[in-house]
Amino acid sequence: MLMTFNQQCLIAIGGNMPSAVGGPAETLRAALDMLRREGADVVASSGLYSTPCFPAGVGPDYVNGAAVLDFAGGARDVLALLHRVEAAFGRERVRRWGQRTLDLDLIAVGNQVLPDPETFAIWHDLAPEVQTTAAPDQLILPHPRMQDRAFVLVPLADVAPEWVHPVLGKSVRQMLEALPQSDRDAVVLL
Ligand code: PH2
Ligand code: MG
Ligand code: MG
Repeated sequence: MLMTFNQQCLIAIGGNMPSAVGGPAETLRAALDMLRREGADVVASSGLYSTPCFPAGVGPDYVNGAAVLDFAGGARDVLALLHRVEAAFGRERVRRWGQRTLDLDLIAVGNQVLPDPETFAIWHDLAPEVQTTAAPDQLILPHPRMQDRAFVLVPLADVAPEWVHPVLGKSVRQMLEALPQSDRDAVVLL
């Protein structure tokens, strides 16, 4: 069944290259403005953080943030909107994990597990050495690596600390507390 009622969408935002509007922090703020103009209700937005590039050494530090959107549409409609906004700020999809002016990642839509729990489990359980080479060609929600990444969870804890992962059964706060202290300390509020 198509879900068309409003749902809470968690998004992660980031960038590590200047765009036409300025450095990554200016770009992220302008992207949130565009999301509002395009009909997404930005219910909450996090502080912006400086974060070391993952994987280490691949590029400059990122600026990362997170937001909660209230959006009348399904997960794929939100994703299409995020891609439109990325394109408007000069994002070119050249190389996975390459440098980018703007990256808008859909982290979760309500408590949906997409495309189905079995497929989610495959991507969630992916061996670390395969994670750098294998990329899903369909939307997997929640984002299968969200629980691993301080650059996602620290900003997300500003806006949705009590959101509970529909498969792992842990809140954003609990997932963040499970990360090494050194990962969390490396995410610094601008
Ligand atoms: N995004 C990536 C790859 N690496 N590293 C940090 N610190 N922040 C990101 O948002 C990020 C990354 C792929 O989208
Ligand atoms: Mg990303
Ligand atoms: Mg992305």
